[in-house]
Amino acid sequence: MSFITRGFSGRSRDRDDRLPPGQTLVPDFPVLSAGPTPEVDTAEWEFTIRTESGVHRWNWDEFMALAIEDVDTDIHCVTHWSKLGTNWRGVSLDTLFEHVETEREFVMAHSYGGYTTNVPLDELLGGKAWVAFEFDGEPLEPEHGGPARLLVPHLYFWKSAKWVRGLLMMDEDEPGFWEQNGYHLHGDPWTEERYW
Ligand SMILES: Nc1nc2c(c(=O)[nH]1)N[C@H]1C(S)=C(S)[C@@H](COP(=O)(O)O)O[C@H]1N2
Ligand SMILES: [Mo]
Repeated sequence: MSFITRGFSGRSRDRDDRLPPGQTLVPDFPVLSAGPTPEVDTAEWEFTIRTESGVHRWNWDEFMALAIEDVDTDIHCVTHWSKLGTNWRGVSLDTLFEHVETEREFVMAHSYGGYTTNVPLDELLGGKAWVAFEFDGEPLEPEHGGPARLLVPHLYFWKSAKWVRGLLMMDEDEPGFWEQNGYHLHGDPWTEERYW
């Protein structure tokens, strides 16, 4: 924890520009899970994208054969903690959607264990989102979403569904688990879209 000193301008001198309003840096990596950690074996793991025309599927080996990217990014939880410069490896959603044709503009991410969260497709494409399976050079720990989680770092971290199993394409935006419980439909940390 560090003190935030306000300068005469009302802006903090010490405050990192990468830190969105209302956020505090944490040294550790907190675990936030709405339920128990599901046990997901990569031998049975599968990732699907469901559109109006069908289902695209990848098993673990097929997934690992896709283009894998290194991602250095900041993450921001709605409960006010942030981490800067976290390091991940994963497959870009751009890569996954290369072979997916859909007119539907909204996504519901589904997880093993039943968690859901909604994101507009726009917010997942253009180098903004990944399915990540490594953190800091190690396989992603189960409590942090291993074997694989969604990583959508420009939105509050509840959008980064742990144990992700697939994406359902939708015609309209619909609230997922936390969104039904009062969290914002969109969740931009820079404009503090926390609750609605
Ligand atoms: N499946 C699943 N994904 C989830 C959650 C959850 O409860 N279940 N919690 C969300 C919330 S509120 C946050 S802040 C982050 C926390 O990720 P972490 O436990 O790796 O820090 O995961 C998000 N993804
Ligand atoms: Mo969160």
